[in-house]
Amino acid sequence: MTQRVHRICSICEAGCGLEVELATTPDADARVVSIRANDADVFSEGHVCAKGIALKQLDADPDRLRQPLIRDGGELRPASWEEAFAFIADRLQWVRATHGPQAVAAYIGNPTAHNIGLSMGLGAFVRNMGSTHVYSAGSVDQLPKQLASELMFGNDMAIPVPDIQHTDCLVVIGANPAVSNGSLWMVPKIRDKLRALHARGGRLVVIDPRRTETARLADEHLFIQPGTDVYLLLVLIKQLLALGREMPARYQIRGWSELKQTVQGIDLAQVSTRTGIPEAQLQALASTLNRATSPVLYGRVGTTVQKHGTLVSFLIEVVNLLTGSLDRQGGALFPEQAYAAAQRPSGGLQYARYQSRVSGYPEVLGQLPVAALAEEIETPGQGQVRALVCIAGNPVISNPDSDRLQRALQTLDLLVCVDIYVNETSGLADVILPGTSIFEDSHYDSFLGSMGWRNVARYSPPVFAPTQPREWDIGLTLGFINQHGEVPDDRQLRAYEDEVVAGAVSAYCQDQQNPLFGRDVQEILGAIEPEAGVERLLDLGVRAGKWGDHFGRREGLTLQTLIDTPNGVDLGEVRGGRLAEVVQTPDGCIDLAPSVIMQALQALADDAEAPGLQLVGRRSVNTNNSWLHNLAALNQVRQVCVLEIHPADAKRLEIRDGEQVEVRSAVAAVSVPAKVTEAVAPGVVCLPHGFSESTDILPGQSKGANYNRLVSASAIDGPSATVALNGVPVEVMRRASAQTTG
Ligand SMILES: Nc1nc2c(c(=O)[nH]1)N[C@H]1C(S)=C(S)[C@@H](COP(=O)(O)OP(=O)(O)OC[C@H]3O[C@@H](n4cnc5c(=O)[nH]c(N)nc54)[C@H](O)[C@@H]3O)O[C@H]1N2
Ligand SMILES: Nc1nc2c(c(=O)[nH]1)N[C@H]1C(S)=C(S)[C@@H](COP(=O)(O)OP(=O)(O)OC[C@H]3O[C@@H](n4cnc5c(=O)[nH]c(N)nc54)[C@H](O)[C@@H]3O)O[C@H]1N2
Ligand code: SF4
Ligand SMILES: [Mo]
Repeated sequence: MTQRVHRICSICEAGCGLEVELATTPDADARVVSIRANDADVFSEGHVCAKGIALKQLDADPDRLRQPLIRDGGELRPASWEEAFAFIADRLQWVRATHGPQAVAAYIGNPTAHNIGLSMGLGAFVRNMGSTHVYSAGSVDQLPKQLASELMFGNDMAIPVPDIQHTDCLVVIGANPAVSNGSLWMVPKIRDKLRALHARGGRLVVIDPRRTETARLADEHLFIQPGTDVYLLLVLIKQLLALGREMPARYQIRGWSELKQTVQGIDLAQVSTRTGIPEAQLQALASTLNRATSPVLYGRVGTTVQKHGTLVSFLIEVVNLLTGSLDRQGGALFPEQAYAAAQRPSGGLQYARYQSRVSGYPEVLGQLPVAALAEEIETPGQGQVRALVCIAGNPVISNPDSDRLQRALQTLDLLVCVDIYVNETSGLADVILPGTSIFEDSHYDSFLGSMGWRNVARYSPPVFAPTQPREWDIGLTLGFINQHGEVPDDRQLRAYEDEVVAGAVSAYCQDQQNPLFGRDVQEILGAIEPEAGVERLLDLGVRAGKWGDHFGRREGLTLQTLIDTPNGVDLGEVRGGRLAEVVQTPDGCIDLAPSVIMQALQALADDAEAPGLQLVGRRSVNTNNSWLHNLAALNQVRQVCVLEIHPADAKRLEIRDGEQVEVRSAVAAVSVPAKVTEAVAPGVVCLPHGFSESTDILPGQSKGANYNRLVSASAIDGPSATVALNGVPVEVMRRASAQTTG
């Protein structure tokens, strides 16, 4: 006997609706019989990938932690939740008493963005931590893009996505959605959507140092040298101006003449040599954009995690403005979601309000960059990090200068990891607190939901009753411990939860832009009362949102509507004409000349060309950053952790296909098999990230060179201090010659 339920996959941004077949006999090892796509899902329309199907293995994986672990005599051993929390309370209290609250740090990893219990529960802990040491995977990912939006629109979450259904020219820069399924853009079935673009006579252009899976679907692929997109964009702006384009009058902007003057003053004579793109192709691209009805530029990891990340992200939207495509059908649109967060009271830019202690890196959106993490742990003095809570992350693999970071983490007085596995980072922890199985908690895309290819509202309740604390409760417990120095009992925890929820309701009632502004906090609290846990906040956000019932003020969505609609509520196509809502600058104008951007443009004069070979990254369908590598369903494929190198470079270096090579950077060397291929540009080598050389972490884990051992934490994008993980100068040599030379 089986039963079928619908569930959203929370692994990546495609957000696929799954149909999960369940065994009705309560056999813990075979709870899930099979997983397939939910064809009726209003958003993903039947999309699924191998990782979604492998969630069956993830749920049943005996290596997935189901109990806390505590370090005892050098080894991690199973412990009860009470013991684990008591251990944390003791140490945390000691660290705070001895070194002050600023000695406590948090690192927020990527799965947090896909998990409401984790993001809202641990959000409460982080907000009340009393320390500025907040780090996240964002500063090795999207922070430059969010900073560009904060500077330009006064709103870091104003992140436009291509109107894939209506554009006639999509330019993808430094992204590979055919594999990643989109990023800061929820776009399942991207291949079908790109084929449809082609079929209606539209054009796909890909700009990437690698002929990616997306580039193979393109009408045109331009190989670009890493880190040079800024010059390409400046040329496009100049060319569009030369073709007679001007900023459309309908945009409320400021600073355009200043920006235009600065751009016109930059000498771009060498751009073709520098980018590796012939002059004629650069000009042709500008003409294509000029001719198209609704051209749209979209950039991701290759444009953010590089040395000019903030500037590139900013200039991409300048081009989208100049072509009139921003906020217009077919162009770059701002999607909407059902859940509304309460807006922060406007208090100026969330940028550079404070600096990191050692290197003076600026705060970005309430965070410090991971570039500073190792040095903030290593460097003695007031404010030195002594305790770190790592939330669903694996910085030893995913952050720069891994060897140094690993050593630094080992010197902490307390490392707590909230993780479902022992990984390269949690393996160093004093305590690991495991989250539930993905199927034992609910799902709603509260963060990424406003970046969908279509507006929808979807919620999945837990498939199984949780067999351990939900992450919402773990977060609240850590928050209580940090604030009160002791472990809460059940009554105290629920009272603390009520406090957190009441705080959230007050924020909505004080947000002048929210329909709940001025409403009675107790009335709203009473209305969400029937829900429990994080669901109360979700019900609140949905009912306060654009399509919500505004708590009895009109017909509209509630969490219950979403529960009753497991295929999702379709809210229609993403639409244009939203700038008035989206732009949050004090005067309502789009700022085209923020001083940070103007300075970054001036600084281009000193931008030296990188010598030698440059390393860039890639992703493959069967991997997800540093995890899932141990699941048999995903790692039984051809070897993916290989270094791609162009035949001309391979010939010069006498490297044969398949041969083991050594890759050396300023900070480390790794050994990896070479793959000689024309898929990468000459001068560029490409290695996936997320792999580890460790042999004793998880049984069955596929091994490979850890890319980030090669990355120096000091190579950063100036404005955001995000590390340039792409465009790392390296030397590559045959393993045999590497051994003789050193
Ligand atoms: N060289 C290079 N490095 C990169 C990148 C790159 O392109 N090149 N990409 C960067 C990007 S974009 C990102 S987002 C970061 C990711 O960096 P991180 O977020 O630090 O690392 P992940 O590999 O995503 O690790 C996620 C961890 O969360 C755990 N986990 C998964 N689901 C859950 C859950 O529901 N609850 C809990 N508690 N734990 C869970 C997993 O076991 C895993 O250990 O890596 C960055 N690093
Ligand atoms: N299968 C799978 N899917 C994933 C993930 C995964 O690990 N596996 N990770 C998820 C996460 S956390 C994220 S953030 C997204 C990322 O999603 P994407 O950004 O679409 O993914 P990447 O494959 O990192 O694409 C980056 C591209 O930038 C190129 N590039 C590198 N340097 C430069 C440069 O200087 N200029 C230009 N123009 N291009 C450059 C690289 O060659 C690469 O093709 O994917 C998500 N989806
Ligand atoms: S593409 Fe794969 S991993 Fe991403 S949401 Fe869909 S099924 Fe999950
Ligand atoms: Mo990411």
